[in-house]
Amino acid sequence: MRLILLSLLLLGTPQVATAQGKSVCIDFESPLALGTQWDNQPAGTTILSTSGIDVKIEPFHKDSSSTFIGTVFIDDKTIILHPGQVIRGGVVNLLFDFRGAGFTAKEVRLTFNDTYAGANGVNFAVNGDGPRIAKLQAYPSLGGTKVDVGTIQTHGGSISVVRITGKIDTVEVGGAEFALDDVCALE
Ligand SMILES: [Ca+2]
Repeated sequence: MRLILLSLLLLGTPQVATAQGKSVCIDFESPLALGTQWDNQPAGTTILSTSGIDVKIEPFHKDSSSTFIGTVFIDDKTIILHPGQVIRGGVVNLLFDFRGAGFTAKEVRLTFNDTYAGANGVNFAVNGDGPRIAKLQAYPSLGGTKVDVGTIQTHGGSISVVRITGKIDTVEVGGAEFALDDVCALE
């Protein structure tokens, strides 16, 4: 358990700049106001644009035939090791577009808290390959990238640190009930 926590801590540390590389992050902190909510948005709506990262609403795929667009809001119920605000959603996907970052993203990291107990139906896509409906760790390669996922089980769900390497334009992730924090793209 200690080793897993340490791995998550190392993987999840935001804004780790490499020696020469640039990085951008979205951490959902102030000036984003606690409680800000996006409801009933059409697919493709850009709800946030920070440091060249656009965040768009996309449909959550419950299965191959049914999709939903639920609610997203800024919450102060933190994810362990990630103090501060998070973005929280229900039956909705969030698409992160890194093409405005001013550099080609070669690595993306994010922390995903699945709060829907027993769920296997997380949605996940990289570079438009998906959304796949399964646990995040079900796809070690996606959209021409390599995906590493470290997960710990928590009361009522799980926390996953996702690290994607390769050329990354977009990452889409969502679920029935989830929170996200510290989405970072590195050069
Ligand atoms: Ca945060």
